Amino acid sequence: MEIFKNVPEIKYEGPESKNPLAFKYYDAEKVVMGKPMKEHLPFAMAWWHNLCATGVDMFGRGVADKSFGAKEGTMEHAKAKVDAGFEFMQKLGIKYFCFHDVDLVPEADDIKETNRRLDEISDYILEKMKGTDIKCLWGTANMFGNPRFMNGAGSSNSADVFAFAAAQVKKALDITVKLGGRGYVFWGGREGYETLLNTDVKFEQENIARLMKMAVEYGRSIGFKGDFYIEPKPKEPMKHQYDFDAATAIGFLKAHGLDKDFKLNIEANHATLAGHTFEHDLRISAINGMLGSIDANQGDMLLGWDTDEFPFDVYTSTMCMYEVLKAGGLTGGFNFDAKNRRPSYTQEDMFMGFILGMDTFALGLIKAAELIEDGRIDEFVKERYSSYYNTEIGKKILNNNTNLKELAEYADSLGKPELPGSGRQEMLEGIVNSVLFK
Ligand code: XUL
Ligand code: CO
Repeated sequence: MEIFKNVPEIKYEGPESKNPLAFKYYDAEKVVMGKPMKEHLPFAMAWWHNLCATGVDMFGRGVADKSFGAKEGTMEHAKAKVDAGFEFMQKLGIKYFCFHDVDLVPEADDIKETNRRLDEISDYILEKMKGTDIKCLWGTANMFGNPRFMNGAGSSNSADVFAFAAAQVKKALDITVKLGGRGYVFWGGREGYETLLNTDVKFEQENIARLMKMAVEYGRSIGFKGDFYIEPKPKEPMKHQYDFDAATAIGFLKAHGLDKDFKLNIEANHATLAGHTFEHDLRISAINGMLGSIDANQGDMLLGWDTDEFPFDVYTSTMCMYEVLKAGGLTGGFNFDAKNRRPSYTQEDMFMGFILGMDTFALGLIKAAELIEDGRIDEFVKERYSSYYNTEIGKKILNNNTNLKELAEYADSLGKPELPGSGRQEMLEGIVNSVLFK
């Protein structure tokens, strides 16, 4: 039974098209830098925003109908969401989905019953996957919504809550492996604290690492070959989050010996909440060999929280794709962890959100490839550091072949040194504009 009756299969019609239900830039087969767009851009649908969220906020009830013809809170509804999700992905040509355990089924009081429901729904999803090329990008456990996680999951002060978290991770890993997931995510929703007056930070961080180690051990034992990811976020819900940003998460992973099994899932709106650009956190991940996957969305400069908007800003998607291309692509994909604005509550809006996001990233890909092919930025950066390659003293520094004493003597011999060359930021920004708007 067709659920989105007013929406046809979404096709590429080109930038001149005025059809709101068509792609203007995302042309799946178009080859960019030797690969079709669909391979550069493994897009994913987030179960939670797209199939569950109705626009509830602190001030008002839901506005969007996500019942898909079934009574909410039932297994019929859980299955209707699967039907809706697969029709949605097929109409858009999206090949991946991401889920939390409790996005898939209504959570029961008893975890044994929740797990039974998860078995039932994952059988149903598996059946649906047959005959399509849709796959799971990553799974995760929601360890922040249930009241028991008020003080965190791995970081909880309660050993029983820690055990519940472990049970949920185990089951979510089972389901992820069953659905062939490429990755498994830890977003530390409530892994942080409000006040040091009641918190042992060292204890909590060590316990989070313990939970992650157990996840790696168990995951590998059931044949999970993919990457584990930390998804950094600086605040919301907790004031101090332990996975503040890419650099903090990398330090944590290295300190606890988790860096071989974990990479990062970088979310645009989380990076900007941390006071960074999206591309900053991508670069920090990439240079540490940990750029795994991306939660594609954007925030609002004028608002200080995680607005999870569909990506619209082409400057940012270009700089993102510049990082991704330079890093040689992602082992994960681009999950639209994004939701329609509350007044965009119709089924057509659900599609238009994804069309906007997919077109924004397609444009970003095209423009990033042009920037790389143009070569002026790369050349400038290379030249900027050339004194290390072109001078004797520079080579000595790079080869670890000098010391403070020798460098001090060298500095003495220089008198007043020349200033470093101009950074030429304005010129470089002009190059970006000339490539974007040619
Ligand atoms: C919350 C967020 C999560 C994770 C998965 O800000 O981004 O939805 O992506 O738990
Ligand atoms: Co996210």
